Amino acid sequence: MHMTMRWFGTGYDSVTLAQIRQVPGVTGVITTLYGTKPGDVWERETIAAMKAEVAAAGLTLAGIESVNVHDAIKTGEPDRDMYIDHYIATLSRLGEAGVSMVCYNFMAIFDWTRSDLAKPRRDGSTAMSYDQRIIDRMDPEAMFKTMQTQSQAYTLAGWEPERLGHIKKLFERYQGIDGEQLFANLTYFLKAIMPTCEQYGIKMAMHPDDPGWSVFGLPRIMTCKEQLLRLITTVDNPYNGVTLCTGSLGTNPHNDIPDLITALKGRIHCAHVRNLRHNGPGDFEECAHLSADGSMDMFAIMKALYDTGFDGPIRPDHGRTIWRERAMPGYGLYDRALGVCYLNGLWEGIQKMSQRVSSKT
Ligand code: DNO
Repeated sequence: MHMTMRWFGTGYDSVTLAQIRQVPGVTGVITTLYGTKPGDVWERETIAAMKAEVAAAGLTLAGIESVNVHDAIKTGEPDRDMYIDHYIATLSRLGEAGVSMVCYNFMAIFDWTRSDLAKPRRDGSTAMSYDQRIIDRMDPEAMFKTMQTQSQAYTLAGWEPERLGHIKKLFERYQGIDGEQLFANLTYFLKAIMPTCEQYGIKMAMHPDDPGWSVFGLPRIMTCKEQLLRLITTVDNPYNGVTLCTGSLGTNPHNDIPDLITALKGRIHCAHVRNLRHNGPGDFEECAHLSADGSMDMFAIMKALYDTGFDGPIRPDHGRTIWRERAMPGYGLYDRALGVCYLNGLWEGIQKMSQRVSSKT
């Protein structure tokens, strides 16, 4: 595995590449062109500048998160072919620049969703949380506004302000699109982009839905083992894979993540590893990466990645806001750096124990 951190780009992130470079064991970043909109064709020069900036800091560009998919592709509207052509053009330019992993999602309207971006925790930190009872009392517009007012003035990935103005129209566009239709539109998209992925060696890494159930009645098609297996078998191409996001899949306590990792062996192209704590059905909060702080067994997750030979980029995910850091919710430096150290510690332990066992046999 290659340990990385997500970085949103100069001007968008409170964290600098120079800081990331000093986190032990981090070799690269996963970044994006935050200023682009879904459907745009990315400029060659901008891609080259992004790559050069990362390289100048002594880091590698381990992948892009995300190249967002235009709603016309998700809903299967007549202009989807044009947007697919744009997506292919962006992929080709990224491929020419040597990018080998692209994370994306196929969520209807909302990317990840939380009811509170700064819930106070007993240790004095704050963390993002989700309570279905709160969401049930909100309409989509109110939720958009909550996300924006709590964002510490940063633009949150997937919550770009221009989407707020179109929220009603967006809901109209998704009327009549059920899970089967959304999946059919995904299949159409993947079949169209796979030749380009093969040509440039770009691994597509589908991000699971977060949370892993329907919000505001919208379809969700990437929430569990069956759905992820359906994704990789329907378009059975090694470049069609998954982002193993423990925080998203872990929102549903019935998802057995180590088992899922084993089932997806060879098709996990990127890993987001973090913990969360379940407070009750549909009610969870993010926490420190440490197993003891949440509901997940982080050792078992790292062990499953190790045992299945995972060799892609991995990153800590949302952290708590600690030590009075002023940063984008979930994406401060401090708690994610602690997450890196913890995950690296687990990995070293697992690796050395496994090597000892195999040298004795
Ligand atoms: C939130 C992230 C998501 C993720 C996208 C991938 O923090 O996990 O925004 O990057 O869904 O396309």
